[in-house]
Amino acid sequence: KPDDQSDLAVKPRSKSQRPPMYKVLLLNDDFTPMEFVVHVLERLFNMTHAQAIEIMLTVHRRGVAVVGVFSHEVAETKVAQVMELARRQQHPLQCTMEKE
Ligand code: TYC
Repeated sequence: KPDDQSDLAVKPRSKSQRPPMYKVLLLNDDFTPMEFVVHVLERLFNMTHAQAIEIMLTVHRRGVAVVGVFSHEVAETKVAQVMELARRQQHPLQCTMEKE
C-alpha cells in the first residue's frame, strides 16, 4: 500500500523528540517593591495588570512561582532581562530557570 503512512510517520512526537523546556522562576525577597515586580511581569512576560498582580502575590506568599515556560534560549534571555532591570534599580529581585 504505497499511500499508507508508516506507524512511525503518524506517531505523535514523543517527549524525548521535543526540545527541553525551561521554567522561569521568580523568587521572593523582603525589599523589592511589589509595584516593581508587577511592572517587570507586565513588561517582560506580556501579562495583564491583573495577571501580574496575581503572580506577584503568589511569589510574595509562597516564596517562588513559575512565571513562564520557554525554550532554553528564550528562558535565558528572560532571566537576564529581569536581572538587568532589577540591577539598574538596585533591587535584590532574583530570577532563575530550571529544566521542566
Ligand atoms: N516581598 C516583597 C515585598 O513585600 C514583594 C515581592 C514580590 C518581592 C515578589 C519579590 O519576586 C518578588 N515588598
